[in-house]
Amino acid sequence: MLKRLIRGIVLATLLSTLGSIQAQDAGRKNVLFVICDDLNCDLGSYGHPLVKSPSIDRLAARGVRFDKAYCQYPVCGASRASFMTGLYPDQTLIRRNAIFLRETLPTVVSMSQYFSRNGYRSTRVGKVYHYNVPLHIGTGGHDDPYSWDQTINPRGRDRDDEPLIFSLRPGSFGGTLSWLAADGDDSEQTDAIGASEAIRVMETHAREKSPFFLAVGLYRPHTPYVAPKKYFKMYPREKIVVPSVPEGYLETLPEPAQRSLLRKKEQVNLKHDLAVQAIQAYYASITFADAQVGRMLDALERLGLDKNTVVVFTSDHGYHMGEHGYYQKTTLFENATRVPLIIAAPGMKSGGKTSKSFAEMIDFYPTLAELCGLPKPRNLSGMSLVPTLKDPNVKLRESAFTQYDVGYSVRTERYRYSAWGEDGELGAELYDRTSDPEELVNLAGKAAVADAEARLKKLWQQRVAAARKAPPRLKQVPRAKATRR
Ligand SMILES: [Ca+2]
Repeated sequence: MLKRLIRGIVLATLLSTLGSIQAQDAGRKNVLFVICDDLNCDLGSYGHPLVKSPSIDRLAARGVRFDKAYCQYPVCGASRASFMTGLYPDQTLIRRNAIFLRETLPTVVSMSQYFSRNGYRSTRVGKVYHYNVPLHIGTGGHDDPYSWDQTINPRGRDRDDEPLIFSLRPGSFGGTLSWLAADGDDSEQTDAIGASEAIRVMETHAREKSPFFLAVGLYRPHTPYVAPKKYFKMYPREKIVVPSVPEGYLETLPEPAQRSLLRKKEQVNLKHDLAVQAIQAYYASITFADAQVGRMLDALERLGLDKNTVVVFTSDHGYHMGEHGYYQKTTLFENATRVPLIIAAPGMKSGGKTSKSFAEMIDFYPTLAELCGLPKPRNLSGMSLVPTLKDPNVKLRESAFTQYDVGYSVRTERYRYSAWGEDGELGAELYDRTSDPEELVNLAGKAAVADAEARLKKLWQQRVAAARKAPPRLKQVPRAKATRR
């Protein structure tokens, strides 16, 4: 009996030592997770003819770029709560801004919290959960303290310069088009201060040789589009193209889709010269943010951390810059739902390639856990993208799923199908992207696409049902129905 007990103890000790050695070895990879706010795919590496993004392009040259990555909800707070938990918005129950994660999911283990529990130091710099921009810059916003071991809230002169900012709605900067070609240099701006803080965190970890999960949330190119003057000069106004829509376009859409395009009255039928200025300022803000990404990538290399750090670059959702006659986010079109996504992992052989797979932002959590050798997190709705990082020809999903307001949208290789209401009773949209990549010709209800529409409707129903399924063993506290924001 005693012998058996001793043997058991020896075996258990051996196993646990072995387990912890494995965890240490496998868990040596760090994570640098960089997320821009309100950035669409207007980037050099995504084929944009004007926008300069040399740093993000540099990361794309050594990582895998996703051409078909989609957010789950084109609103800051909802998207961020979703990817930080690996759950769909109908599972987090956060479908608008200004909700703290624990209000609806008091016991959830977020992505960074999971890394922290597995021996990492998790740090947030800037905006990762929802912040009211620019009002909350310099505070924690709607942060989740359980997600981090350390937090840093940068604040720069962009906040002090607010009286100088031009806005379509004077005095309002975050929710409407607003911009400023700022005096001074990069180092005075919030995002440059944030990047410097992130570099300081990397230096500490390099010195201590301790593993980190470092999430850096840049505020640009969110409104107000504030960047030093030199970035505005990179985009001469005569080169800027303002998208246009066909006459009578709005009437081809179901009422909730029309409503999504008419949310911001002062931005409807925006005057051409204001549109040009807004687009110039948006591009300037992207290139300014890109420069801060470059500084962090430089530091990673200087410190030798690029050899053992997984780098993710993305945005919280897409963005319209005049497409569909609309500006900003909160639609179910490609512009608002598609996000840039680059993942660079040490030792990957597929660097510089483009994944053929759809990816959803809820996939970040399981992907990073697997890349860093952490135990597989349970009960997430996302899937690991590692197979397509190893071989970019691997397709892991046949569609991508996004919801907004009372609508849900599925994007397949060929089509986008969006339907509004519990079962599409408020109207549907079907776009054949092979002939209509701008999604301007709604084919829903047309006899010529009846078969495709029936198939898409079925897929839509399946995806909606799956995204609404209550996550197992997780307490959900429902809130009042999402308001239209
Ligand atoms: Ca955002």
